[in-house]
Amino acid sequence: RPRALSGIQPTAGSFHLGNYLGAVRQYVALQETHDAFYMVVDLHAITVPQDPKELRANTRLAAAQLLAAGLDPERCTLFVQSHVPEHAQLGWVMNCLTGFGEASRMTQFKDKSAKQGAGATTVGLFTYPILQVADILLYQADAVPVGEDQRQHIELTRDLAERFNGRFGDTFTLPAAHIVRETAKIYDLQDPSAKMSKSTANPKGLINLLDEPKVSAKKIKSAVTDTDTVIRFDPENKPGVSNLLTIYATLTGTGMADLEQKYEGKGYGALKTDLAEVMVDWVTPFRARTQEYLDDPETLDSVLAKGAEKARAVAAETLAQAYDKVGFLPAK
Ligand code: AQP
Repeated sequence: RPRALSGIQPTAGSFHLGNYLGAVRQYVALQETHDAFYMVVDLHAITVPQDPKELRANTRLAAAQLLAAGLDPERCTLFVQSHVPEHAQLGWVMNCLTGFGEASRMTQFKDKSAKQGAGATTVGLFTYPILQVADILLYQADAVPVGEDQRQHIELTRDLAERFNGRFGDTFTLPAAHIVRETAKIYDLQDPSAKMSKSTANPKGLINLLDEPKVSAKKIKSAVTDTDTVIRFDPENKPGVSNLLTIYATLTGTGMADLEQKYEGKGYGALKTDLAEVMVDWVTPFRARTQEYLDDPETLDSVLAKGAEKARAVAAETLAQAYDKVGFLPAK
C-alpha cells in the first residue's frame, strides 16, 4: 500500500469547514487505500504563543474531532506529533539543508508573520515548513492530503528530499501533494476572495464545526453572494455563490450539474436556507460524536498512545538511516 501522511494544528479548538472539506475529508478517504498516518501537530502550534492548558485540551479536542470525522484507528495511525521525538530530530537535519533564501520565499510565512507583526514573529514560525518536510519524509509518504495553501510546502519537501538523496544517497521517498481540486480552497463566507481561515478578520465568514448549529446556519444565510440572481457554478464571476454550491455539493454528495438544475429559476434565499439545513444536519452528529470521545479521555489517550508507538517504529527507522547517511557516529 502507498503511504499517506498529514497533520492538523490543534490551535483554534474547533476545526473549521475549510479544514474539513480541504483536508480531513481526504484523510478519511485515504485510510481506505493507503497506509495512512495522521497527526495533531502540536510542535507547529507553538510557532505562535499558546496557553499551555489550552494547548493540551485542544490537542485532545483535535484528536476527538478527527475520530468524529471518520478516522478509524484500526485503519490508520493517529498520533500527536510531540509524542514522536524523531520529528524535531530530523527537522534539525533538514534545517541544515535549507537555504535561507529558499525558506524566505514561503508565502505562508509571509502571510502568518504579517498577521503576527514583526516584533512577535518567532524563528519557529519561519522554519515551520522545514519541520513539515521532516514530518512527511520520516514516513516515506507518497501522498500528502492538504488544501491548496500547502502546495508550496510540499514542493519544498520534494526539493529537500531530492537534495538529501543527491548528496547522501537514496534515502527518502519523493511525496506528492494530494489536493482535491473542487475543495482545495474553501472561501470566507463574507469575503469570497479570501481563504476561509481561523484568523479571519470577520468571524461571520468562518464556520467552526463545533459552534452551535444555529450559529453556523445564520452565517450561511448571511453569506455574501452577488447582485445577479442566477444560481450557477462560476468561481470567477460568481465566487460567493460558487463557494456555497461547492460546500453543498460536497456535504451532500450531489453533482454540480444536478445542483444547478435543482435551483434553476430559484433565488439565493432558497439555496441558503437549504444549505443551512444541510450544514445543521452535518454538524449536529459531528458535535455529538466529538463530545463522546471527549467524555472518554482514557480511550482517546489509549488510541493516541498506540498511534505514537506505531508511528515511532517507522520514524525511528527513517531517522536512523538519515543520521547514518549524514555521518553521525552511532551511539553505543
Ligand atoms: N479554507 C481552506 N480550504 C481548504 N483547505 C484548507 N485548510 C485550511 N484552510 C482551508 C487545510 O486544512 C489543513 C489543516 O490546516 P492547518 O492545521 O494548517 O490549519 P490552519 O493553518 O490553522 O488553518 P487556517 O485556518 O488556514 O489558519 P491560518 O490561516 O490562521 O493559518 C491543511 O491541509 C490546510 O491546507
